[in-house]
Amino acid sequence: MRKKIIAGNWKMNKTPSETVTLINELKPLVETKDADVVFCVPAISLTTAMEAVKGTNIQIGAQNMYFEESGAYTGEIAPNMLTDIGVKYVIIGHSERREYFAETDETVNKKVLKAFEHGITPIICCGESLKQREQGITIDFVRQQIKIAFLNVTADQAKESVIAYEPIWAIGTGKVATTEQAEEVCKAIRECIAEIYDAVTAEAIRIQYGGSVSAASAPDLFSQPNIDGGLVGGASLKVDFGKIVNYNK
Ligand code: G2H
Repeated sequence: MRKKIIAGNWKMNKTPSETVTLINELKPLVETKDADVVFCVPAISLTTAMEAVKGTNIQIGAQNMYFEESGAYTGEIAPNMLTDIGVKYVIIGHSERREYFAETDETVNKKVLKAFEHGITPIICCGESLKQREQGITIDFVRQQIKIAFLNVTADQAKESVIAYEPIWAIGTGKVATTEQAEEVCKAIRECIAEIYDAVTAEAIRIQYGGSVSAASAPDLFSQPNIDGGLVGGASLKVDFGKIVNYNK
């Protein structure tokens, strides 16, 4: 039985002081033993967020990380900067990073490998555009993203990974994928992992759905056999996130 993982992707929202206020507001609402709860906050707020969640089960995640150890990479964040303050998760290859910051399947793969080298769990994002869905190539496209992201990743590492399936057309648009659409692709992703590794690895890996998840859509989505939680953007900045985390209560 896979434990659900529900992560908030705060994107470029909230200053460090606003982060503390929001965490204090959300803390009592997201307490659960049934799911791992992660707040992925902007890099500048990671340290403050770590302090703010002390004594709770909430984990803090970063939204990006570079694939080199250190050096002349102005503006980037090294993996040991994250581990030094206790960050356990990092989102890799979000479609916004692919679109605006030139991330590719290859850089995603390098970052995934580097995260594992440092014991950080990557939340690996994939998902098709509206055009690709209309062309009927969603599953082929997502399978390719997964195959490249997992190049040279061991089965043991893959078991610990989290994949976030986020159809680009459903991101921040209020247009959530239907439960059937989300389950179909998450199932295909699990089958792809079984082909790359084996059935045991595929059973262990956690696959989230992301894209306009709300308190209303979460219960149905998260009850699907191949959906192990969500990567939540807009709704993670509101008290609604408490309802999403407690979707089954
Ligand atoms: C998709 C998601 C979080 P939202 O980007 O990763 O954001 O829930 O606002 O669509």
